[in-house]
Amino acid sequence: MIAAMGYEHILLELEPPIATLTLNRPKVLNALSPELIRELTTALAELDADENVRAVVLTGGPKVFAAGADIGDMADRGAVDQLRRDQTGRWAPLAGFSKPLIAAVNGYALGGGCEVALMCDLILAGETARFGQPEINLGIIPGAGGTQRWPRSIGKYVAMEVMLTGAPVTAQRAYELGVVNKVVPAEMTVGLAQRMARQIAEKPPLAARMAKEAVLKAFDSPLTEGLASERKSFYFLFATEDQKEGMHAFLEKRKGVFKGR
Ligand code: DAK
Repeated sequence: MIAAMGYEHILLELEPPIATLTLNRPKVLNALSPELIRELTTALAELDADENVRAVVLTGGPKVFAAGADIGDMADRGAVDQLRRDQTGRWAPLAGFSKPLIAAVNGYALGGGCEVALMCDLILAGETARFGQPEINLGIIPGAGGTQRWPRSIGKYVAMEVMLTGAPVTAQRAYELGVVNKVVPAEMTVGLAQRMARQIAEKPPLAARMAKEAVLKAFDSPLTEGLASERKSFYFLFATEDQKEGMHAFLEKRKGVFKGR
């Protein structure tokens, strides 16, 4: 059963155990206005709290993912104004989303739009997808994690190229660089991302959460700290009903049914 909930700048389709969020300002190529960001992060916080939702797809629709922050909104702002608005903090419900989050990207994912995709856990790209950080053309640099997440994902040199030339990379190149999981025909991107979300939603949700946390930990901690944290999560999972169910289901040759308990 699909429930569609009304926001002005995004669409939310709730289809437990998955949900799909669609950025919805097509006239300005889904430019990320403060209102859109507010709606998106509010919806994400609600989905994070909803026990019936186990994985989420984030897309911009068939032609464009998002062409970045709203340039019209930023053009005449000052530094202190930007600091006070704390847009980085506002992305916390996305960067800190505890459930698997899959970006389904068609067309442009530029600037803040690309950074939104990079904050997701998996990226499915339609053949038309273009990923880039063109901020340099506007006299700024990425401000929502681009300068950090690109090099952590692909290393220094191509990241420098992306930041310094502002030229977008194609879906195929992004795949070769390892920032994209799969390149698929554009009309299939969202459907395949939803299928992947459903597959993941069948897994024990606490194990999925711990796996996500552990992989993200690898990005910002030394190896010994990451390994210690992984081990603690591993032990913790032995306190869950899902671990008992998963192992007994295997031994009894049946499919496990997981409750997130
Ligand atoms: N903002 C506002 N409007 C935009 C837009 C944007 N980012 N991108 C496109 N549009 C609007 C265009 O102005 C145009 O509007 P109308 O003229 O029809 O009224 C409409 O969308 C269609 O765009 P085009 O006519 O340009 O379409 P084309 O197919 O010819 O070109 C394009 C598509 C994506 C190549 C082009 O639109 C483009 O270059 N767009 C700008 C891309 C860009 O520079 N993106 C980076 C923005 S800066 C922060 C953290 C992060 C950020 C900011 C703050 N804090 C922590 C505070 C992020 C910054 C950015 O993302």
